[in-house]
Amino acid sequence: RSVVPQKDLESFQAHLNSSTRILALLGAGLSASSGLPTFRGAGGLWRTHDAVELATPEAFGRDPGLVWQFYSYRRHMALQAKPNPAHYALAELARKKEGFMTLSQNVDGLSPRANHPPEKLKLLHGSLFDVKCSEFFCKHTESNNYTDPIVPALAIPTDESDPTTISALQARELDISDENVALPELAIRDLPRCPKCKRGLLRPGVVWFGEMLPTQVLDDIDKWMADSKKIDLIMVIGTSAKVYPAAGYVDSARAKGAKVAVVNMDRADMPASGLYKGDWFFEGDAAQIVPEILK
Ligand code: BJW
Repeated sequence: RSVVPQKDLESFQAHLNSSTRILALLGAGLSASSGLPTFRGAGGLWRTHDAVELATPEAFGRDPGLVWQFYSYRRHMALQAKPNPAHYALAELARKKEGFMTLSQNVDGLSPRANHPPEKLKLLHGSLFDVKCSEFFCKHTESNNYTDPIVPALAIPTDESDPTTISALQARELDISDENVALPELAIRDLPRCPKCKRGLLRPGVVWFGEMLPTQVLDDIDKWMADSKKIDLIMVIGTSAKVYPAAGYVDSARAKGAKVAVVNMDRADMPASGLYKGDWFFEGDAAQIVPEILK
């Protein structure tokens, strides 16, 4: 059953069909229905820690063990999650429309796993499955490292006292996002170490606050923008659009004439600025709305 008002659906689809240069800006809300929590608002806490505060170089410098436990947990959850219908609908649109480009802030690997064409998917904030050396002088990086856990010490503990007969270890995993579950003690020597310089700790290949976004990604987007005399549409899906430079692409697209379609669970969460009010606001679960409006 449709959740989108017919009039909005028709006007949006008419515009989409006549559009040739289209952007989608994606955020954590896109993957919420796949079971992955967002950053802000409900679900933005990991144990007692604000998820946004763990996503900083300072947090890693202070307590690399805690930050690795956070990211190792998220790698594990992301690997268990499945892309939802919105990931697939966007991948399909990317295959169909020549001038379509997705800018994703998500690091969960769900768009790649939905077979989104890679040349039309720019990962603004990196990937949970890339790792790199944390030493400034060492440029070692590894892409698509899906080892889970990445080192034995980061294995999610299981409940050995669980009387269940289920033999699969997975069924007895403790939920370490619950602050009442004790985190295993970690020694620095047990954390992932750079195989190249042998000195630095490896860290997740994601972009933390105060860090530059990947240069190649920024260059590709700048080129796409420069090649577009006019941009017809930007879809802003499941993001609070509060983090820059990502959120700035909405303004840049608008400056080139783009209409803005917002898909979000919560109208009140969008920045107050008129720029984000959107020509269309589709309120609800992206996993349901995106396939419907892109049909
Ligand atoms: C649903 C739903 C459902 C829920 N369906 N919807 C200009 C002005 C002010 C500040 C700056 C500026 N330029 C740069 C800055 C500084 C900073 C910044 O932006 N700060 C602001 C917060 C004020 N930016 C940076 O530091 C960036 N780097 C940079 O600019 O480098 C150059 C530079 C360096 C030094 C000095 C100056 C410049 C880097 C930003 C990196 C962000 N990294 C993170 C962590 C990534 C790794 C990880 O995943 O752990 O990226 S933070 C976090 O926020 C993550 C996300 O990608 C990002 C955006 O969050 P997102 O996706 O929008 O999630 P939420 O939770 O905020 O929103 C979810 C939405 O979904 C909500 O609206 C819900 O309602 C909705 N929803 N369920 C549909 N089912």
